[in-house]
Amino acid sequence: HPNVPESLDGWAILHRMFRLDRRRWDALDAPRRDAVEREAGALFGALARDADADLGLAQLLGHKGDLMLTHYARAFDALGDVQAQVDKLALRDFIEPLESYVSILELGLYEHTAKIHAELRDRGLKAHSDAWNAAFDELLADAEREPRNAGRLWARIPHRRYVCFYPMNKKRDGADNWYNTPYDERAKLMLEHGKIGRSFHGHVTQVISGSIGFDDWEWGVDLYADDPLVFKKLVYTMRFDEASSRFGEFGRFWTGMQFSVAQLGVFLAG
Ligand code: 76R
Repeated sequence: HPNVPESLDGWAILHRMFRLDRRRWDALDAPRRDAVEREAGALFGALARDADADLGLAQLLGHKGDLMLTHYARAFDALGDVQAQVDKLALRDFIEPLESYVSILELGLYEHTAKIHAELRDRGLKAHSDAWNAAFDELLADAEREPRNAGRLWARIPHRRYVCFYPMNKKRDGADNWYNTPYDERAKLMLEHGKIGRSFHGHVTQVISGSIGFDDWEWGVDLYADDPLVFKKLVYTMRFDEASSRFGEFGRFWTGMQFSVAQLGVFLAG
């Protein structure tokens, strides 16, 4: 019987939220503004075109920030380089880091882990023996190569106008402790969760990233849509679903509009 569900892991992700000092930016003379903007645009453009990285830019609403950079990197360490590169930009004199979040894109495998266990038992392998572990890794690698999974693990940041990011936990509180809830019950709840999610299929693209061991919450949730109302309806609907109503704990929400690197000047001009 499995207890810990496996996951497939893709992009390393760094979210950074900044405040833009618009009054100081506007006070710069035009040639200097152009130069700063060109330098930032060159780096952002290179990151957005890189096969081993990606960059999302968003104008945030409210006091929790003005600009969100979402960095993807194939290698975890590369996030460090990207962070340093951004910090070396002249633009950094005008944008102040407020928040950040480190995570790795993941596909949860509740059903699939149970299937793998059943298959290995059928093969007569002794649980967690060397033979079991080797076969387990092979079946997991098969799942990772499946085009549907591989495509999602390494999908680029969706080019949808609106983005919403928030971190969340699964509760560990008395009777509502996700981590000592029996596997089958968790699997059933995740199945239900997935069903509700799929009723929004096409209207929203969700990116779930795991941050246990990396950051203050357990998962990061990025939602992308062409209509901001979809976020409100989806998150509200999920609140009634047991996986969220009973076990979900949520951090702060950051909401805004994505823009392309070519639109950086428009964002900065305000
Ligand atoms: O990946 C899949 O599509 C399979 C089903 C699925 C899993 C395993 C799925 C589907 N999710 C999964 C895992 Mn999800 N999801 C959230 C939130 O606000 C809230 O209440 C919760 C935040 C939203 C809005 C959302 C949307 N999901 C997870 C996990 C990992 C849990 C674990 O492993 O214990 C978390 C934390 C999480 C949270 N989810 C979907 C969606 C949507 C829209 C879908 C359907 C996607 C589609 O098929 O179009």
